[in-house]
Amino acid sequence: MNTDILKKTAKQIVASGKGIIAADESNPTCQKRFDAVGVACTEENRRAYRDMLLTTEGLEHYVSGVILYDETIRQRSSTGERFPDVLTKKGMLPGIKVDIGAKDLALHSGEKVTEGLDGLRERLAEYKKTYGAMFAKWRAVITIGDGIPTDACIHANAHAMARYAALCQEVDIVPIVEPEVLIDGNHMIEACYEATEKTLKKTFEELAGQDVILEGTILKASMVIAGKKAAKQSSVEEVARETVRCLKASVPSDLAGVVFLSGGQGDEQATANLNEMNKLEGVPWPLSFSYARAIQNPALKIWAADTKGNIGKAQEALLFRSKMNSLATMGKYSDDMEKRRTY
Ligand code: 5MM
Repeated sequence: MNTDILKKTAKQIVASGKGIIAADESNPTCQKRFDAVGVACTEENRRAYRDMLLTTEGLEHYVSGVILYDETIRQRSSTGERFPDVLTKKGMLPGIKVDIGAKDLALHSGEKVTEGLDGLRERLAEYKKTYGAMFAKWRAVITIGDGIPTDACIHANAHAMARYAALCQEVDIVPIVEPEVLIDGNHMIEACYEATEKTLKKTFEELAGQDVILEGTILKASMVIAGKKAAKQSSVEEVARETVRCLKASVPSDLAGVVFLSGGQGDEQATANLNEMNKLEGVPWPLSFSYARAIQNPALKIWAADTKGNIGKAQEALLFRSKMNSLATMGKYSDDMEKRRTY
């Protein structure tokens, strides 16, 4: 393990004004996204879609890296270049999702545990050596409901994430640990705060237990927010205040940075919430984005309407949302700016 490389890569991921595009949809998730816009989820369509995203000119001004899926890291752009090389050439870091998904947790109805530790050392070696992966991602899923999340679920997921993170650092790959507290349900923001704090505290306890270097680790966090179906929805100010309060209560200050997932929030809502957090003072980590839906959605819709003719327009939409989120990492976004979009 080379801690200098880990620290340098982690710093690069959360460099000023930059964030991550999560384009690591597994094939079943991609199927859902493509179904919603009427595109067949074939291998070639997935390649063409990712080609559109990754070859967007100027993306590197706002995006430090892209999380790829196993199929994508092995595919090539329309000009014949391997996707990870397309990113590296433009100064963006190739990342890779290495978990194999959230499976039902035994004896715990309604809860999941993420799998993928078996053979992970060998897979990481290949991603690094053959494809130049600089960082990885593992997502755990925590559900809020009647009597859940249980301590057993939080513990099982936190332990797996810590073992994953240690395996990554062994080969100088920066681990992004993503304990996602789902936004689904009608819970109040207080319930989300409680579940998130418990999950984060356990996650960092387990990371410490496996001797993971926090300066070479990134947290991908969900925001503290009321459930999607809650009677009272959270304001931008509330989300920012409660999320930062929760992070401060549970995340060590030597962590390299925090990037957020959007979790089903609207595109502009996710940008506004991030922006508000970055207006707050005294936050010890860079706060940035690692959105999938909230950054890709407009581009996906435009591309789907004409997958050959709309490539330029779709890229314009991706670039615009990337720029808005980049401004949000510096607290410089305002919803007025949305009027300037051309898509
Ligand atoms: C892109 O979706 C990622 C992969 O999910 P599956 O393994 O279920 O296909 C997901 O981990 C994503 O990176 C994060 O959840 C962030 O995505 P959103 O859309 O919540 O910003």
